[in-house]
Formats: sequence, C-alpha cells, structure tokens
Amino acid sequence: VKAKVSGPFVPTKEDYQKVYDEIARLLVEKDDYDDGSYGPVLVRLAWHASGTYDKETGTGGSNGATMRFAPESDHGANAGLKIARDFLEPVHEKFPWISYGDLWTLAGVCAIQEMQGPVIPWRPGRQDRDVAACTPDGRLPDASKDQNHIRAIFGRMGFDDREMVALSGAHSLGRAHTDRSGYDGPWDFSPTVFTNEFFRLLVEEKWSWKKWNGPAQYTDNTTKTLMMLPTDLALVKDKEFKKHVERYAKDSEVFFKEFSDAFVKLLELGVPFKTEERFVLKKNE
Ligand code: DDH
Repeated sequence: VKAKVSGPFVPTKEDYQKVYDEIARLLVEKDDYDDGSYGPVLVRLAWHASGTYDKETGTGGSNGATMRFAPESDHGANAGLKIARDFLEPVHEKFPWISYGDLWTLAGVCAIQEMQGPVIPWRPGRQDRDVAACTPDGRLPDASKDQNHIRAIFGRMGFDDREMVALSGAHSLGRAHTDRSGYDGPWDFSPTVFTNEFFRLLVEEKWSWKKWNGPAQYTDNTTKTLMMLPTDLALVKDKEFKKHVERYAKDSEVFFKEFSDAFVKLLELGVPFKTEERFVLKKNE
C-alpha cells in the first residue's frame, strides 16, 4: 500500500466552518463585555479592514489585513478595534493557516449571523501583506460630516446610494464609546441583535442635538437614551437616501437581503480571489 503524499494544506469549507464555530463559541463564552457581546466590535473590524478600498488605485480593502500595523492601527477611526483583533488572536493560534484578512472578515460574517442577522455568503482568498501596504489615514467616513462626504467615501469604494444606505443599517448593532470615537450611546434598544430598527427610529423618532460637552450628536426626544451621528441623520435629510431608509424601515426582509448583498461586496473589495464559489456557513445560535 502506497502512503498518500501530503501536499500543502488546502482548507475546505469544513475547515472554515470550524473557524466559524470557534468564533461563535467564544461569542457565547465571553459575554461579559459591553452590552453582552463582542459581536458589534467584530463587525466594525471587518468593515474598517475592508472600507479602506480605493477603486481608482486598487489599494486598501480586506486583502492584506494591514490594520495589524501602525500607522493604520493608530488611525483615529480604528480606535478600539484592538479589542476585536485581540479577541480573535486565540482563534488564529488554533487555526494558524488562516490569513488575518480571511479571519477578520469571517468573524464579521459570524457575528452578523449569530446576532440573528442575514446569511452572508463568504469566500476565502485574502493574503496577509506587510506594513508597506498600509493605507493612508482619511479613507474611512467622518461622522461629523454630511451626505456629500458619505457619497465621496463610499463612491470611492464603488457603492451606489442604495448600497450606502443598506450598509449604514449596521448601526442597529453596538454603540459609540467616548474613549474611542468621542460619541456616546447605542442607536437602538437591542444593540446585540441585527434588526431594521435603525431605519425605523430614523423615520419615526424625533431627533434633537444632545446637550453635552462632547462632539455634536443627536438624541431621541422620547427617551433621550439613544443616539444618531450627524452622518446617520444625513440619510433622512437627503431625498435620495431617504427613499431607501423608508423602504428598509417598512420591510425588514428587503433590508436583510440588500444589506447582505452590499456586505458581501464590501468584504470582497480588492481581493484577488482564485475561487468563484462562496460558502454559506452554518449558524450556531
Ligand atoms: Fe459605524 N460607527 N460608521 N458603520 N459602526 C461606529 C460604530 C459602529 C460611522 C461611524 C461610527 C458603518 C458606517 C459608518 C458599525 C458598523 C458600520 C462609531 C462609534 C462611529 C463614530 C465607534 C466607537 O466609539 O466605538 C460613520 C461615520 C459611518 C458612515 O457610513 C458615514 C458601516 C457601513 C458599518 C458596517 O458594518 C457595514 C458598528 C457595528 C459599530 C459598533 C461598534 C461597537 O463597538 O459597538
């Protein structure tokens, strides 16, 4: 009997499901953080790793995982994301064959699915690059700005109005922290469950400037416990954006579908994939 010659390890869908399951397990185990879940900050890590993409130069995006290095890790927009990277370090130790770019994006997918969000088909193929591939500061959105800024930033990545609004619905998750962005508070009452509440509240609630010494942000008139950023309110001030906000506020299924499509696109920007096939990884819950 001939011994099977083993070549380099080529991970299969089952191997990625094992990584997914480990992240999901840690999300349940480590529930003593923030609102009870690392899920939202993992989603933000996946987004900030991807949202540096520039379609003109083909630079940035989740290929490379250059947020491992300063200066990118020190960019103001990335404050607090070390918490997410450190959360994933034991997962990388257990599965050292996965690239950080694949790990961070897979963690975003896992977090969204485990927080009852839509299914996000995902594929591997990112390769870690060195510090020279770090992107310049200023590629991620600035919350103090308006609709023109949103269109400039997301247009640079190659998104249209509808996709920009859909992606913004991720703010149904998590909260702002005064020691990270300077802003404060959650967008809705269920920050660890993925819903269309962000859009419903934008449409149905009345929002006023918060009276405080921090950066200019809005608070809801009813409970004064929720928040919106100036860029969030820009989504209802702009007529074209508002059409989509209203669609998503009314129909959670449509939001889930369009968010999923846009998030798949976000995570794949600038990645030279060798495979067409995407994996739908199974939820744990
Ligand atoms: Fe965001 N976001 N985001 N965001 N974001 C913040 C938190 C979270 C902007 C600013 C902020 C997206 C778009 C925008 C998440 C996901 C996504 C915070 C607070 C600021 C500020 C950070 C802190 O203090 O901890 C701006 C501006 C925009 C914009 O589009 C103009 C998008 C597209 C996503 C996405 O995931 C697709 C998530 C999740 C959080 C909560 C993080 C946490 O720790 O909780």
